[in-house]
Amino acid sequence: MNNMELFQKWIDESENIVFFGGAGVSTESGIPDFRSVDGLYNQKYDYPPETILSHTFYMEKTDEFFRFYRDKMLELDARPNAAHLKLAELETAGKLKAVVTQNIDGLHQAAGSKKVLELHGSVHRNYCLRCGKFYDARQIKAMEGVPICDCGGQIKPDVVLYEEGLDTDTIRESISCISSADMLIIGGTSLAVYPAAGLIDYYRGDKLVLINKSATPMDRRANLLIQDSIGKVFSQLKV
Ligand code: CNA
Repeated sequence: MNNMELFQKWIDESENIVFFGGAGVSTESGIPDFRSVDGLYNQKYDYPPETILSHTFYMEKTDEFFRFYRDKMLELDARPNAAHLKLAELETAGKLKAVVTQNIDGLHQAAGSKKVLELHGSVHRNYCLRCGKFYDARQIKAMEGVPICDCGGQIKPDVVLYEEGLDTDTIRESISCISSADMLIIGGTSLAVYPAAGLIDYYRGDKLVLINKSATPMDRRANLLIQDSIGKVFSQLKV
């Protein structure tokens, strides 16, 4: 049995699948990740993305933060690819229980997924630090400089910046889903960003599938390792 046949067999046999993903899930939708050769780390900026997307940078160089955020994080024309769409289909079929994602692009919801646990928030929600009013991504894209609310307060993306903590309810729910899953599919993530990457330790089953283009620190723990494009892999799957 080849890798794809085994993947299909495990999907067919499972009824409580959880997907854990990262930026690599959206590269085939045209959104660059951080660590690939054409990822944001290898594009030239005055500062590395992790510095720009940190709480300190947001506080101290807010103008520069929003220049990068508008330019690189608000990819509003991106559409879901075969991986997002197939995961939504698996949920509709009653086989997939949750998508746990490090992504902030909203593409799983755009594909129709209902249960999406966003560990790092979403660019589609931005809120006023003074009055709490919400603004969507298009509104932020249309504003210039540091976005300011009608009330005069500063608007902040509902995105977990480096140095900031993750939402405890989202973490708790992710742990609960992962620890009760009969199959865990991990895809498009370098598994280098903590605490998110540590969540996969809660999986207790023996159907851990890891789909990633490049090697990760968890490769040896996978029961099935597929080193390929995630959109290509999911497009071959029958639900
Ligand atoms: P990462 O560290 O950039 O790693 C991405 C991984 O995906 C790499 O190992 C690549 O080899 C792999 N990869 C890239 N394209 C594909 C593909 N088509 N098929 C299979 N594998 C592929 O990204 P992580 O998500 O692991 O890092 C965590 C950060 C990146 C999170 O905090 C995200 O919020 C952040 N991020 C998110 C987005 C987004 O929302 N789309 C974009 C860029 C960065």
